[in-house]
Amino acid sequence: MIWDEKNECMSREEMRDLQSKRLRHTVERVYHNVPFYRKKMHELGLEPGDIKDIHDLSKLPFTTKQDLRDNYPYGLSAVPMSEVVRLHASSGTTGQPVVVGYTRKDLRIWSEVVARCLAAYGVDRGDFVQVAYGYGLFTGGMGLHYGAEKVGAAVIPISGGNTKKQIQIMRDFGSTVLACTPSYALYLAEAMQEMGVKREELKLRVGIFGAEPWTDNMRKEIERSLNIKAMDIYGLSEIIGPGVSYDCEMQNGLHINEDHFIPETINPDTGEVLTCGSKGEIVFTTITKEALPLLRYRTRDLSILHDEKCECGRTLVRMEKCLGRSDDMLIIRGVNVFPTQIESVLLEMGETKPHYLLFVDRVNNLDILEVWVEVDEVFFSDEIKKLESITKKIKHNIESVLGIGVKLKLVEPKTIERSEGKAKRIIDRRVL
Ligand code: DLL
Repeated sequence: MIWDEKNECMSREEMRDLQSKRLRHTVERVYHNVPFYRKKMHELGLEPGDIKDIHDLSKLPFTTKQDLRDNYPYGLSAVPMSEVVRLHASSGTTGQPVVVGYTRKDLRIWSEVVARCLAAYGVDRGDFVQVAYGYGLFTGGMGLHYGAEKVGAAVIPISGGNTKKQIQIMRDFGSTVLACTPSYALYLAEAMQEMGVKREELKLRVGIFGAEPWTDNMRKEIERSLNIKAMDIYGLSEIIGPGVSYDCEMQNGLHINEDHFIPETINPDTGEVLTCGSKGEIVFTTITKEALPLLRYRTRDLSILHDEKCECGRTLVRMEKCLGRSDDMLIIRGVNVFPTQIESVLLEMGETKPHYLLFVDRVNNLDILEVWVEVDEVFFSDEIKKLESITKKIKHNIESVLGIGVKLKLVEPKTIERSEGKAKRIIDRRVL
């Protein structure tokens, strides 16, 4: 179902006109209301009048997470704080959190873009949406919550964690939709099995998964183990939260809500703008945000944009599933390694579960990557010889995908800590 046909299916020319108009307005506003942007534009010799349409976008300065941190907490706000009605924050793994304010209009737009996602997943009145993303400063819980209310579904605001209760409620309340991280979905599937809850006792139909990278193989694994359709939702706090882009029924890239967030891909090293179809870092410019408008925000997420029309009827540009961040990427002996590459190998094999942990060490100036992988229960009880052959096979498959040697350790089922939110896959112990 298409929630907002006018905005999701307009022609590319109409979209460019709308984006140009909104961009001009945004640039005016930040120039006058945000000293940080005025200064940056002055440094580049830019006046708001220099930005006439979308083709001038690349003249504008980038914004980075560091800029947000340097202006902690409210330095980049484009409205007086009395206009702000909600605050969220993204903690990240290191450093100062980033604080994101929303005006009433920002909240309305946020629920509108999430409603578009939900409609695309087939969620409607009569659905019961179990929101198992964390509520709080993290944007996942409340973002999905208001979008689900908007489409008229019944929200079950259970938040993350409390796994047994999640399953009980899912069964007793008849949840038809589950929203959580893909790693938590897998954990729930495992816990269900342990509790002896049969899939037939549940009414679950659709999963709304995001907030961390997950491969197509992971999608298949979740779809198989929970017997649902697994849909991808992407977003980041700085831009609005979940709802920046979403899968449609074609599952052929995530449609970006471009009438609110203009995407670009850039070469992360040089900042050069890339054409559609080339892999690079995704950059967003918000063009309707009131409280925290951002020009050319560097997400660190790597993906590829596609502008061909989608068979679903939407004309919104699509981004490929985001399989890694430039700051998640490990460089091991000069080779780029993404945790999702390992996830994909493990899921193709069958003897293992996609529960893994990567340890990176530096021994005698040489990087060592050790991969811990959980074996399936069925195989773990097997004889040593069989385990040895599985170890060899996994090691070989991982090495041929990564192109570097790894140390592989099989661990007993359930030894790797399960995550209720974003999974932590890397332990980098290198002292540089
Ligand atoms: O994770 C917002 C969100 C909540 C999205 C619930 C989807 C569902 P942050 O905590 O600011 O916001 O983290 C944003 O998470 O830059 C990506 O690296 C990653 N990410 C989010 N969604 C996806 C996805 C929320 N579908 C960061 N696929 C982003 C891959 C994702 N990575």
